[in-house]
Amino acid sequence: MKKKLLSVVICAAMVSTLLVGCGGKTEQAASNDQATEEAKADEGGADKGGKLVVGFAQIGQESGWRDAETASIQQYAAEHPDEVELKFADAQQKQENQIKAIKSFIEQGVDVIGVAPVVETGWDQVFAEAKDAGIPIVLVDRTADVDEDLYATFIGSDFIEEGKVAAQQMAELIGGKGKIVEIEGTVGASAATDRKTGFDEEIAANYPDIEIVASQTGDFTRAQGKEVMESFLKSNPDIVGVYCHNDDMALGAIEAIKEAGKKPGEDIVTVSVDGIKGIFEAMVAGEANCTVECNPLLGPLFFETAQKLKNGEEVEKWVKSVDGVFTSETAADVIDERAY
Ligand code: GYE
Repeated sequence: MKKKLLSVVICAAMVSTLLVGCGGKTEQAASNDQATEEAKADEGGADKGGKLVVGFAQIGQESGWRDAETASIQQYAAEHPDEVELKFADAQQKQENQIKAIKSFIEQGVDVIGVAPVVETGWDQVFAEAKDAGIPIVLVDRTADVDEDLYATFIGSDFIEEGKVAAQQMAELIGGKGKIVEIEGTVGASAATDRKTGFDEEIAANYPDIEIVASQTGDFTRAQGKEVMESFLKSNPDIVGVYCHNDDMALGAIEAIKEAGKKPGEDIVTVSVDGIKGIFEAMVAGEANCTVECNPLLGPLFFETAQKLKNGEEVEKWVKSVDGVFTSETAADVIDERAY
């Protein structure tokens, strides 16, 4: 910890006197960087002109939410070309690709690495490598199951709370009783595990007449949400509600409900998480009932946090997003203001 602080101070000094950015490395490594600065600049590598250089290891393009987050990060970088440089990698849903991207960011000597961990486990080794290189890791939108000293901060929502609020909304919609089904997000992802825990525990604790008769993953995609709902409808024709860990899966479930000859939003109510435009449209059309918001517009906060870390400033261990709840009753009033 001390060593890291010292190297951050050295870097801060170097940035102001030599206009050389660096990632909190040792003094020796920093002076090596200075020697190779020109070469790196030619290659379009890190450490150019004192800019904040960040690498971002994105999960993929599984949902409208994820696309909105990617756009927010890329837009911030495009609007601040003199201050930040973004190295962006799309892992196409694979943890091994995210690990490869992080290793490459370390090699390029970026100042800060952002990662949205596709699953919670399996990060210890690569995060330790970043730590050894003096590069802070910022967890963006999903958490990782690692020691607290292996990452600088988590920027994102409280998924357990989202699940809990979703359960309360579901209970209200179905009058506190009936059989419901749950479509989960990616297996092993914090956003899925915690949204399930929050929902299931709230139902078990406060709504004895609500029964979750089936729960299965739809991997956060619309196509799989539809598929899972089709099979749920066959084995459980008497369900009155579906809870989905994201809106995309709810949109898929709505298609399945219609194809089964039932009315989504009436015969079977929906509660999901995210707040994307598509679910607002479905709520306005009366086919979806409620979404618990989860803000994906994390670009500005991510870069501000990365800059603080580069400066050696303190950041909170969890920078929590503030999210709302929207229902079909209020959807029409706010749909035009939705930014994603
Ligand atoms: O809710 C879902 C996405 O990690 C919070 O990932 C994020 C989740 C989001 O695929 O739609």
